[in-house]
Amino acid sequence: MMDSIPSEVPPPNLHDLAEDHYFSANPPPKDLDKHTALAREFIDYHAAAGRPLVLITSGGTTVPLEKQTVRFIDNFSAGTRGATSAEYFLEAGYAVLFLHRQFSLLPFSRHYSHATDCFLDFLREGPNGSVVARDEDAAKMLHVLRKYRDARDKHMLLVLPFVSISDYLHELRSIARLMKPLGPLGLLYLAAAVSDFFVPPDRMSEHKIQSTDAADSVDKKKEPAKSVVDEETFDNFDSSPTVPRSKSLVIDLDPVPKFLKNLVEGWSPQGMIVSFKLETDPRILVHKARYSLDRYQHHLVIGNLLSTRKWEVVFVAPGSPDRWIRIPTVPHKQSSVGISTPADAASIAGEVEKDEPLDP
Ligand code: 9Z3
Repeated sequence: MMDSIPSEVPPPNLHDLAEDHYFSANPPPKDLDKHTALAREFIDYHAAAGRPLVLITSGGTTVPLEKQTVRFIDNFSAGTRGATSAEYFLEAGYAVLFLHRQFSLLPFSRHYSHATDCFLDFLREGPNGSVVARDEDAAKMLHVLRKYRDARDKHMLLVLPFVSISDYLHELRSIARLMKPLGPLGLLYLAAAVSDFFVPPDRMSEHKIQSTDAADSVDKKKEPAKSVVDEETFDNFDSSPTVPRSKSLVIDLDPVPKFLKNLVEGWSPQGMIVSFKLETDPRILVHKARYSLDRYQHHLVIGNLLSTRKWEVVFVAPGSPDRWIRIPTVPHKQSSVGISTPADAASIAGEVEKDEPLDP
């Protein structure tokens, strides 16, 4: 006999089922509870002050190939867009929760963190064994330092790291849920480059994937490695034919469930949600951005192409024509649909030629 389902309990939808399955199958990052506590304290503090708060995601997510991870697939992103945008949001009075890929660019320190902008190049020896900024760099360094200290001292910036795609999704879900009390004062600005594919844990090797069967004899369940080796076979890294030639590696990846729907409808239903769409083929960028907006029903998709992302982006919003924003000082390859001010463009595009934000 079948139990009758009470009519007031809606049946779980596919997005909820996918969410439950993904988050129970993929373990959370070890610091999730600590990060959630920090985020809660930060969000509650700013919510009580009635201050707008933005969660910026930044940097690329990794896809581990092994549980004890030696190898992983990565997504392109230096974190420039996120780190630069964070500075502009702070300038505009937002508190910034910066969820970023560990070791990617950070607001303020990004000015001095690249190999081409190594902080040591901006310093010189001062009197009595001290270290000071070089005269020609001091004014800018002081400006950046003051902004950084101001943000830190006023508790306006909280920086939390992630590494893998599952770390990212666990962190995003926890933080987005905490943002509910902010209502429309909460903005989610999703600039992180998020993997579309991953290796599910039940198919993931515990240990480093072996490239030869040299270790097979150690594993009693397997046949001992063959000791007779074809004269022509060589290990990849060793020209002596002591071990059989390397195995090829075939990786079978599953699609990462699309959680933007869950974010919009469940995790942060009142928040303002801005996502980025990255493509390499100009013919599909706007179509994909519009498709994402129609599908997830959020507030804005900012489209960008890998090759031109520093100079131009396209805003795709509900009920509005597509709006291109281009930084006018950079020579154009295509004609503009609409050029706004450099300040507008820099605050969205994240950077110009030398990773310098234009002054508003
Ligand atoms: C972006 O498109 C960012 O603008 C970049 C910034 C990653 C290109 P950089 O950090 O680069 O300044 O070097 N981010 C979003 C990419 C993404 O994964 N979007 C998802 C998608 O396209 C949707 S949330 O499906």
